[in-house]
Amino acid sequence: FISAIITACQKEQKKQIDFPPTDLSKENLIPKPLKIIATNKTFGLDRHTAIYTNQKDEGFFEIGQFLADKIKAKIDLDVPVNEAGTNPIERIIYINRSDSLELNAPESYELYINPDSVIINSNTAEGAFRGIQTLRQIIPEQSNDTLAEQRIWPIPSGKIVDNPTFGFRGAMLDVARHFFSVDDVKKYIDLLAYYKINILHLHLTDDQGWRIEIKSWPKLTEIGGSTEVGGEAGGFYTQEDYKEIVAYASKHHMTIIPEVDMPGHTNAASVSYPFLNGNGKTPKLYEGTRVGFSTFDTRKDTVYAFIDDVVREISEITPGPYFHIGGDESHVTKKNDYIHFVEKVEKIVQKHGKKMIGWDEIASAEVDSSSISQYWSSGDNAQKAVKRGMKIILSPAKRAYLDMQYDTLSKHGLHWAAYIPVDSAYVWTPEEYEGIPMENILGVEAPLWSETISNMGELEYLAFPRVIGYSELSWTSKENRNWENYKLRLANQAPYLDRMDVKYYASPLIDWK
Ligand code: TNX
Repeated sequence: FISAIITACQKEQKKQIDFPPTDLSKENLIPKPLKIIATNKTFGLDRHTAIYTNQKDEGFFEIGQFLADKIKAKIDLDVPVNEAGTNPIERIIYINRSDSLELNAPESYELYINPDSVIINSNTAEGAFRGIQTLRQIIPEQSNDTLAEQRIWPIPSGKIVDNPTFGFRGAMLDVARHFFSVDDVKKYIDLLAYYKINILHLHLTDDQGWRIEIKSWPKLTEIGGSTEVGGEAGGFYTQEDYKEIVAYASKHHMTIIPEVDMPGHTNAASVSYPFLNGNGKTPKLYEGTRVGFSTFDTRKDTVYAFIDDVVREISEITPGPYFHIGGDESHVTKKNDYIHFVEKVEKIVQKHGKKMIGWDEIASAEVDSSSISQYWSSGDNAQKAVKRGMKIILSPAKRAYLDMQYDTLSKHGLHWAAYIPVDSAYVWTPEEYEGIPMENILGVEAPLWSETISNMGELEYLAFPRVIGYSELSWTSKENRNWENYKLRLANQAPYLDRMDVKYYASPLIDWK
């Protein structure tokens, strides 16, 4: 009886908290969700909150734990997952599997925020994971300490119904020109996942370095991995390192796409095993930034046996469906040799159970409609890909290259395609790009080439804030995108970026908070 009275008193107290009216639709969410309906009340996150997840589903439990970890990191609050914890529980965050959503697509989710419960419904763990990112973004950095005895973080109430425009929302990192450590890649994954990016493409090989261990061809990393642009020491991922990256990505519901660039961009491989070389010269380690001088010998069976081993070993430790063969800028490969090469390598990739992706030049070969073309520079190549019925990843250099300078004052980066300030990175329409039919567009990817960057701070300077805009371009419908509104939401990413110690470029176009 007494405990019932105490509970009633606590309920009474709860009711007495006098939250000011809220507006969920004004929250600084990126990417902006499809539908937001504000109900102007408040869920008070505090030490009487617990997370409960779909018990039978491992994937959902992990997401609950992920959310608890992120809440702890952001506001230092311990929220128990699927257990009572030490404080009496008054409010619950539920993460549920549900097959009766308004929108039933692989990543769709619904988020209901009520005064005493938050409910995240999705049909898939992936969708629930995306929903968690939305919730993370609306948990205030600061508690309101005047409302109640305990610290309380007020979350505006309402309903969000969300689903991405594109299922493929990517970033690429060139670890070949300059090597980046496993920890660097993990930090990049953390940041990308917060903005619902679900693809990380790793450019693992180039003229200046081979960065992935191939057990049957050890000199690739022993010799080919020993240098990088500028003459520093280079480096490479052991297969264990790569698996660690893949596992970390998969915990963030992100797919890793490995790229082995060929037949051009192969100097590091040819230095390691000179029989591969097809440009008639003796290959030497290369630390400069020129492109287009190297090629495999496309008419030797032993070259294809080598490629078979490489594709097999990498595919075995890559759970995602894709293998990227590069195929760009093979300026010293004869046209017929190039075509012959791409067609043969496509068969190898398919034999190892993967879908081939290549830079836009691959569409000049008779490739299969199941292969994917990555548009970087040529509208003609994109039209060829459309004729072949291929899907296209949009990475037009003049819009989506993260290594392009912001302006003439930029500390790092190149400008051969364009200067890309934060607004021009955002203000374009992938849904209607150069007449490519929407049904051919797989999604958007923002590549970061690393000729001019060699550490995490420099990476962050070029990637942030622009990559946040690409997340919105590939998730949010075009009706919901608007530069003036985006600018305000972007300005409010500063506390998160600062907390994550991201050395972003503080573009003067944005009124940073
Ligand atoms: C072109 S884009 C390249 C890369 C360079 C990049 C520098 C593409 C498919 N090839 O090899 O790193 O420009 O911006």
